[in-house]
Order: sequence, then structure tokens, then C-alpha cells
Amino acid sequence: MMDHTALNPTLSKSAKVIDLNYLDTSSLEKLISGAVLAIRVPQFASEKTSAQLSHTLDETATLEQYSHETYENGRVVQHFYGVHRWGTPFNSTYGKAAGSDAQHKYYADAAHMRSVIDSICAPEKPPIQLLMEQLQDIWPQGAVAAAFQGQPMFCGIIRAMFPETAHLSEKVPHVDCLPLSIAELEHQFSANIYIETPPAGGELVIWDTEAFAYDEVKRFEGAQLPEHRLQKPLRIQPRKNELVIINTRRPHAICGFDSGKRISMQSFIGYNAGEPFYFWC
Ligand SMILES: O=C(O)CCC(=O)C(=O)O
Ligand SMILES: [Fe+2]
Repeated sequence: MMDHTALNPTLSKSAKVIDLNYLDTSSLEKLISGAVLAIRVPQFASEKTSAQLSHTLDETATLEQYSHETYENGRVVQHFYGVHRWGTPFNSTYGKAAGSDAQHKYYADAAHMRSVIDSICAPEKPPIQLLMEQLQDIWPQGAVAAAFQGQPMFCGIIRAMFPETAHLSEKVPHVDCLPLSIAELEHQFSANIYIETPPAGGELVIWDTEAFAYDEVKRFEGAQLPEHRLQKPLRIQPRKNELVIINTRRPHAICGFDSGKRISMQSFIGYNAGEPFYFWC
């Protein structure tokens, strides 16, 4: 059962993080304006859904390396930072031609994974789906699965980290920014719903600096972000079943851990004023 006690938003250790029982419009507006760095909704996923997803992942899922792209001399370079994935991310199509095998695979896997995840979570809805439905209720323009290339995109990839490689992400703050050639977005956020968390470590660190603009993302090509934009880290210890939304054009990183697993269902969320939130991953 969900705890319906109202959480006092000021209880949070940092004024830059909002802790909520239910998402609300004014908190989203604060995230969009940059007044807050993160929104947290504990107990967003039900225990049962998390258990079903976790169990299936252990038993049947084929995990692959999730890479993060950078651009070096105009070329896409993919880096492994210790995150594994179940499902095919849109960045696997970067640098590939329209109509390429990579593009076909992305959209085919999107359709396949939608039905696989729906059936794992049934009779409940997958947590990312619940988030889209809540945005439908509280945001004037609602939320949709993005179709930047005319076909519905994947929303809700499963990301998994293990002690052996989790530390790879810690030293490499990154920003996530959909290429301008795909869509022009005023902001890019991500939603992670944590299905499993390690007993210690695995914090999400987000730096309190302006979100990077497109030209800055381009300028800071390669893995190293400028030191002066990495001065004020804010650490978030994700809780099992919790939803955390951040602006992914702010540098962020994930801390290593020594035992357990760190699993989340993730989607990027694009924002343009007066338009629905666009979900993809
Ligand atoms: O796993 C996390 O806590 C953050 C994942 C991440 O880098 C993202 O959602 O952009
Ligand atoms: Fe990220």
C-alpha cells in the first residue's frame, strides 16, 4: 500500500530537491525553471511490480552494455561506464544512416519490449507508463511517447549496474542531450524508477550548475566536462521503488558500490513550452 501521509517538501536535506508523495504541477515548473535540481517520489513503483521486473531480469533477460555517446571530431564515440541494459536505446542509432539496420532494430525492439514489459508488470502498469498517465492528469499538455522520426519510440529501458563495474561511472560526469538534428528541445530530463538499490553507495550525483546549452554540449566533446561546472555536487541516495527526475543537461554521475545491484527503469523526457512531455529512451 502506498503511504498517503503528506511529506513536507521542506523536509528534504537540500532546498534544491523536492520530495513528494505525488507529482504536482508546481514542482514540475520548478524543475523546468531550474529552481530545483531533482524531484523525488518515494514508493512510486509498487513492491510487486519491482519484484516482478527484478525476478524476470535475473531469470531471463539478456543484458548488454549501455554506452554513453560523445562526439570526437564529428564522429560518434560510444563509452561503457558500467551500466548494462535490457532493451535497445535510441543512442544506438547515432551516427547510423536513415533506414540503417540500427534504426530498424531500435524500432522493432521498442515494440517488442513494450509488450514484454507490459506483460511482466500485468495486471499493473509499468512504472514509466504510470508516470506518463500522471503527467496526463497534472500537466496541461500531458505526455506522449516521442515519435521524432515518425514511429513510436521506446520508453522505459531497464538499466542495471553491478559492483564489479559500477565504479566506472563515478569519475565520469556526463550530460545527456538528444542531437539537435533529431529534435530541438528546450530541456531534457530523465526519469529513473529504482527497482533495486544497493545497501550502500550507488548515489546519483548531480551538479548545481546551469544546464548545458546545445553549443556547450558540442564544445565539451569527449568525456571530460569543465572543472568549473563541477563545483557543487548534490548527492541523492536512490531508494527502492522511488522515482527521481533530473535535468540531464546538468552534469551527473553515479557512484560505485560494493554489493547488491542497482536497477532502474528509465526514460528521457523532452520539454518544449506549450507541448506535451516527450518520452523516449
Ligand atoms: O541511474 C541513475 O541514477 C541516473 C541515470 C542517468 O544517467 C540518466 O538517467 O540520465
Ligand atoms: Fe545520464
